[in-house]
Amino acid sequence: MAYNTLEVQTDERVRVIRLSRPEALNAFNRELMDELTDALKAADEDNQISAIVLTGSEKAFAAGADIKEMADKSFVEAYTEDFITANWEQASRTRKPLIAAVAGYALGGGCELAMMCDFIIAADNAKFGQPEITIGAIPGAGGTQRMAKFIGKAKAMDMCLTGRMMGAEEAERCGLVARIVPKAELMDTAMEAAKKIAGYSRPIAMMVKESVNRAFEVPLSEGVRFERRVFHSVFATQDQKEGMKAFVEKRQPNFKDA
Ligand code: CO8
Repeated sequence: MAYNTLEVQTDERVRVIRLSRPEALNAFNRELMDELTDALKAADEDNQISAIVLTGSEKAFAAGADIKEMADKSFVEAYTEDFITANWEQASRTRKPLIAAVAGYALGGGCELAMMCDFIIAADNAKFGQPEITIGAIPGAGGTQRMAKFIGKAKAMDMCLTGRMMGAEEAERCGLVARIVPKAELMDTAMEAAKKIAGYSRPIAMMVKESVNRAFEVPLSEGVRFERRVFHSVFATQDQKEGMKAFVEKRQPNFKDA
């Protein structure tokens, strides 16, 4: 499907979704949000795809919700149309591994979108922030919640209350991003990681993702119990048999996603 605000490509078993609304630094207007939801869903449902990379431009991953589009919204409109949540949670609902490759600004909803991904690889020019307070708003797509869980109360309060931006090094130091790379190497690094993941068994990678995400939803004892059940269930897959047999036979495994 052709999109107006996205560029979508497939490279081996990896779907690359690039936000492309350069005139507004990839700010999320209704069209972009609808298209992104559609593209993520399509990638998640496509049997040829095992991992997804979400990225923007060198200048901006995304500068947040489209301020011009939402400036005049009334409370009743926002409430009745369930503004944002109605079609905004697809990234966090995606079951296949989803990597954010972030260069430039990831602000407001842009930072929130990156945090909905499984991990963030940042270019050295990346800047993260929740500047909603500077325009008389608060984060509305999980920013106060995910940031507090991922980097702790002190940093989350600092970021959300001052509205300041955080550079890539600080973001890596506090655990918001997994790796920093030079800007020119961002996509190669993200694709290398995505292809590595896509080379493993798809159902097993999905189980890993589901289990790590569980850590953010339930107490430790429940999370460990959940992990144990999933661990037991890997023995019902052909890919576990193949993976362990290949190790014993000192050869590369040939996973069948089964
Ligand atoms: N919305 C609409 N247009 C934007 C946005 C935005 N968020 N950000 C940038 N633009 C537009 C600018 O208006 C400008 O357009 P024009 O040339 O027509 O005036 C163009 O993009 C380029 O921007 P700048 O000239 O400002 O570029 P600079 O390099 O000088 O500055 C900044 C870059 C620092 C990123 C600056 O543009 C900025 O501060 N942008 C706003 C950042 C912001 O406040 N984001 C938070 C928005 S609120 C939000 O995200 C709420 C989250 C709720 C959930 C979201 C789910 C959708």
